[in-house]
Amino acid sequence: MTVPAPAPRTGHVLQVGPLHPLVEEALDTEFSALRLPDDDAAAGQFLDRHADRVRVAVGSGRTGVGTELMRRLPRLEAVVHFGVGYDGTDAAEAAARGIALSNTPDVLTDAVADTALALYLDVLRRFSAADRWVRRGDWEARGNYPLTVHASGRRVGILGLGRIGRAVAHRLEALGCEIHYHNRRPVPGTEHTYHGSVLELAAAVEVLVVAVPGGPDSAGTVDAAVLAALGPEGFLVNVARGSVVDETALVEALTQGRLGGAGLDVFAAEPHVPEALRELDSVVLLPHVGSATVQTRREMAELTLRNLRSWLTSGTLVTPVG
Ligand code: 8YV
Repeated sequence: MTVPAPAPRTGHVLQVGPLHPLVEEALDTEFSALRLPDDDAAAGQFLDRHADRVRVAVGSGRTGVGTELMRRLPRLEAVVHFGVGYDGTDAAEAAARGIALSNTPDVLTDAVADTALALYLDVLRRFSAADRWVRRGDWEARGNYPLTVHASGRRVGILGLGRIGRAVAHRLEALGCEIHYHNRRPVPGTEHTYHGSVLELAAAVEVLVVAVPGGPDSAGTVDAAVLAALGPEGFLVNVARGSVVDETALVEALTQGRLGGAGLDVFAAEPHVPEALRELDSVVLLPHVGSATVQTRREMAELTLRNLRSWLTSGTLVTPVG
């Protein structure tokens, strides 16, 4: 009787894109993971050689495993994401093939909600623009910075009252804000005011905070009509994904003064930020730093590795998606 040779350990795990150093180190030392080359031609040759050994892919929520790559990995069982969002992965194809997905919820909620609060305060009170005023010597040369609008006690709409949305609402309640929201369905147990559509929500509030997951279901949700409903005195804050907002419509509304301002941590084609936005003091621009604290990123890295180890030892995930 022949005993089947044990499956080779090396090559079961594929790293897709750059990851936190703790994750990269463990992938290398603990799992002898393969790393997909960044260059397309090299990636193609690499996959010709190694694709049929890969059982688990590990990537950031933004890079993920897209349709093409997923099709090249016939034995893929799971995609482990560093990040709460996983819109870089073809979730529909994964579901059809029974491929499991994990993400890193909860550990980044506070950091992202803090970022939303900071953008909210900054875009209404123009603190970053006032900082530039000081640095340029305008305080001495031109006098006091122009008055801005009040941030406390405003009517704020949250698009996506999930974990992050609720944490944003909690922070804004401390500022005496009145919270409205839109989800597919009303959230049980909340006293915040529900609106049945994004358009209705935008018409009812002064500031709209986007906290809904990215991906095909939410793409382009904040369109020209929603921005028009917010109006020239209205503001948009986005800590979710650039894809949720029609960026062309947003740039037009801002440059033509049809929207009061925007605080943005995310963009349609990162790291590209439309040139027209860089010139406006009515916008605050951040380079996707929502979860980027030392503590949060470490917790995300640890949870990513717990998911990976769990899958390889027991075929289950600690924080499966959905
Ligand atoms: C990270 C994020 O920037 O969790 C997410 O969905 O967008 C961020 O926390 C990203 O996932 C990894 O770099």
